[in-house]
Amino acid sequence: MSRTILILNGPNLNLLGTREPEIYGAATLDDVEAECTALAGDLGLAVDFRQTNHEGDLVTWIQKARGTAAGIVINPAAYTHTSVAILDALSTYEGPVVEVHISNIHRREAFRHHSFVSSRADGVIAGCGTHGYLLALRQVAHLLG
Ligand code: DHK
Repeated sequence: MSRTILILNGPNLNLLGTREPEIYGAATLDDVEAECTALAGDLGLAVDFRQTNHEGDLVTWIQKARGTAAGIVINPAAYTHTSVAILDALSTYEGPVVEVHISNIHRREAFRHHSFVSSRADGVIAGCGTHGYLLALRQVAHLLG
């Protein structure tokens, strides 16, 4: 059984560190990947960390995770609020899924309050900054036992 956790990041998260730092913080996506890789090592896991600005990439990567990845951590970014395709792809995936939002989407504009992904996610973390990725990774490890 694979011990690799797929960590997926949606649009504009490549700009982390420079993009609205008052909302998303100062850490870059490379910083987040390094922290996740280090924690995964401590947990006896590996990570496959990816970012894309394209919805279809996320759908394809989730499909390919079936039978290969032990769990998924996903920050779908803006696709959180729009993508039935990502929800449908996650619904075909058999392992644990934890959804992450860096910001507290419930304290922001009304259009960010609904997540299509949450109806499939086993857990949701929002408003914990980029530390939320580490919390999500720990939760996936916990769910894997
Ligand atoms: C990131 C985005 O890019 C937004 O579109 C979401 C999410 C919130 C985050 O908090 O990580 O609304």
